[in-house]
Amino acid sequence: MLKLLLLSLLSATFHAQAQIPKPNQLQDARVNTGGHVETTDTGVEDNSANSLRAGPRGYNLLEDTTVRKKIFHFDHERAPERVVHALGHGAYGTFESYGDWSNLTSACWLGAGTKSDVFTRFSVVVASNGGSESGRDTHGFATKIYSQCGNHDLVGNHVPSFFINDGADFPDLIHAVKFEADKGFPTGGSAHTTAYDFFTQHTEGTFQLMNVLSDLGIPRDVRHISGNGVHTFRFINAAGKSTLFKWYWKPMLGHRALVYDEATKIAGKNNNFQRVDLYNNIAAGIYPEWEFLVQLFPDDGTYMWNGIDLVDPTIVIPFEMNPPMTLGKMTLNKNPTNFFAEPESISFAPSNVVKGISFVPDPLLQWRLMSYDDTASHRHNSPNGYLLPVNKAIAPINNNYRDGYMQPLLFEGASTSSPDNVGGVIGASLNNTANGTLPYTGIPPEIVDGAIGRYPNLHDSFGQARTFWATLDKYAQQHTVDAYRFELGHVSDAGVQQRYIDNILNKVDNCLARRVAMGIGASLPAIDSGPSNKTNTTAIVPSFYPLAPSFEPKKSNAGLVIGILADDVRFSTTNLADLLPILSAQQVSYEVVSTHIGPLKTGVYSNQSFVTTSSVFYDAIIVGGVVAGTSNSSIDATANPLALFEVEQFIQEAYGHGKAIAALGTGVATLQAINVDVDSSIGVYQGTASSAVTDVLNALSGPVRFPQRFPVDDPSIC
Ligand code: HDD
Repeated sequence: MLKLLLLSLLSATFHAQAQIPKPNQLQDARVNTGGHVETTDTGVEDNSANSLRAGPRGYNLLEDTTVRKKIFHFDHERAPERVVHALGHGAYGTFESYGDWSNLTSACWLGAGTKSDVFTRFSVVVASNGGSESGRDTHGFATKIYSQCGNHDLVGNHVPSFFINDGADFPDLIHAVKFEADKGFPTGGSAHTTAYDFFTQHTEGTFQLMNVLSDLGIPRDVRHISGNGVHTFRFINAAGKSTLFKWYWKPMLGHRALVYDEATKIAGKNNNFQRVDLYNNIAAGIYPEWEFLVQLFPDDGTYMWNGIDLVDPTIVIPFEMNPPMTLGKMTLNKNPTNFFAEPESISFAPSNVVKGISFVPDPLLQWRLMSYDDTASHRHNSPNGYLLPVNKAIAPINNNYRDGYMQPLLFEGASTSSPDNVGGVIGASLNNTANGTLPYTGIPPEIVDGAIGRYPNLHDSFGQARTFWATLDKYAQQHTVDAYRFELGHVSDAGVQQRYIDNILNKVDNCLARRVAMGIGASLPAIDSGPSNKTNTTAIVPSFYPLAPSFEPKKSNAGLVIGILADDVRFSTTNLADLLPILSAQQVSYEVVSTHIGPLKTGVYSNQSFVTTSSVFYDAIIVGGVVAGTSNSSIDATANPLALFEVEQFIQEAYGHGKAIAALGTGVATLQAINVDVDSSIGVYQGTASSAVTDVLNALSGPVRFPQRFPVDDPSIC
């Protein structure tokens, strides 16, 4: 009886442990020092603001242990940054399963109506901490699902393929794209010789690189990117049936890209633009959401689907060929409390999967399965990193992992091995399927049979890149050509430049190769010496390529920001009052930009000046009756017109970046004064405050900006 009672008590504790919601668990770790008397880390009250000294102008005393501890702690404050994806940020949220997917997987977070807490960390691969989030790069998209059956990490990137298909090459890839070993520059970008030398050797990455050099490589922010698992994974249901899948996070807000000139300016003016955007939107209650999509493939033991290799992560399967299913939705709704303890200390690993999800023999994935825990132990200087608050599972943790640096747990009892008879942990049941046929792992038996060897992974490196190129419209193609020119233009070794053009680009598309070569002064491959798609029709447009204008015909504008240019007299409080309900109905915010911050003579409050902001921080602008220059006869002598140069620069930059512009009242004259033709220019609107802002918002929810304003190469190059 007593035994029964004990057992039921034990299982109640187990159950109670399993039910701890992540926010409550985190709450236990929180400390608020505000208003408390200062203590040392041994809990002794003191005041460390002034050193202990031999007299008011005398030497410091060695026995000042309080200040010594403070400085000692400070000296050790830095943990090493991640070897890649160092620059990142993130937020908490929830994942909700749309239904019962037990036919596919026993993963508990995909159970009927199951809600789990999550943390997602966004990152860029190349830049170090302190670098810019807006530079061209692959973005990381890593989500930890704190599920009832343990942590599941979905560690993906924002584009669907990868540069290499064997983990053995990963250290070389990263060495090549990070700064050059002898020089220490450039930091935070791949526009240099070693990177392109690598890309010339590793033709399998041609498609991935083209993704990054297209507008996909410079997303506006992380709310508008996809997540892609890249590899194929394995679902296993309770009956032990395996189904292969690839996963995607699809942004409910749609995709949005910058133009390159804008990206570089944002990188310089606010290198944290992306984390600021996420933080501010979450703080304002505008929560970004992503749907969780999977493409399914029968597991027939070949790891092939329709002739496509499922274990080569440089290859994608277009959604048209295999339309994805939508399994659930993630919402990010809570900012971290402490940057170091949460986005910085979180550690992800693709090997962290719950029962019901497993792996395939993809040689890139296989190395990832060991690398992440290894690097996390290095970063935390301990294998105990999974016990940090942000990493800790909400499911019970009971094992024989013991000791090590910074072990925070106090294990009771003598047992440290299993199986044992002295009260230790009990291994999980060997059979966890209905018919009891599976071994410990829950993975269906797979007979592995092959000759040991170091095998190269060979495939057609250029076909997918060629298809991708053909799906871009002429403006998106021009941006991509310019990106190749920028990158190769910064390659100092002419041999590397020419090899990339001849051996890679000319095998993708002759016209692309010639255009890039022409732009950087390299030798043009002979006309038609490579395949070429001169007609540039949109063939297959894989649905996760957001560049085709037909994709996402209507996007949400939530969280975008409009800049309103105003001078001291011409943009009235009535104008502002007319705009506001229209903006707020779409969760769009605004900033009034003028010569100075503070109230204008109209009573409108200016939040920004030309010194504190720039057109690159606005998705569209409204020229609110500003009149530039003094030559315009409509100028009110009492007004304080903005300097012609500042207004001109602001508007022309926005125009050049393809943004929608609206002019109210005398704003039309302003645009005309700087040669923007309000009547004939595409994407330039005039009218009342409410009609103009409506036009601007409609333009913003359209597919892309107004690329017609960008120059395009003379087609005679090909
Ligand atoms: Fe990786 C971090 C994504 C290949 C080794 N990787 C890291 C992060 C993401 C990815 C999102 C940042 C996680 C965070 O925010 O903390 N990595 C990918 C994807 C890959 C990929 C989608 C290919 C499909 N990675 C890859 C390979 C290896 C690594 C082949 C090693 C063999 N990745 C690492 C790492 C990092 C990392 C060195 C650095 C920090 C960390 O793991 O925790 O271990």
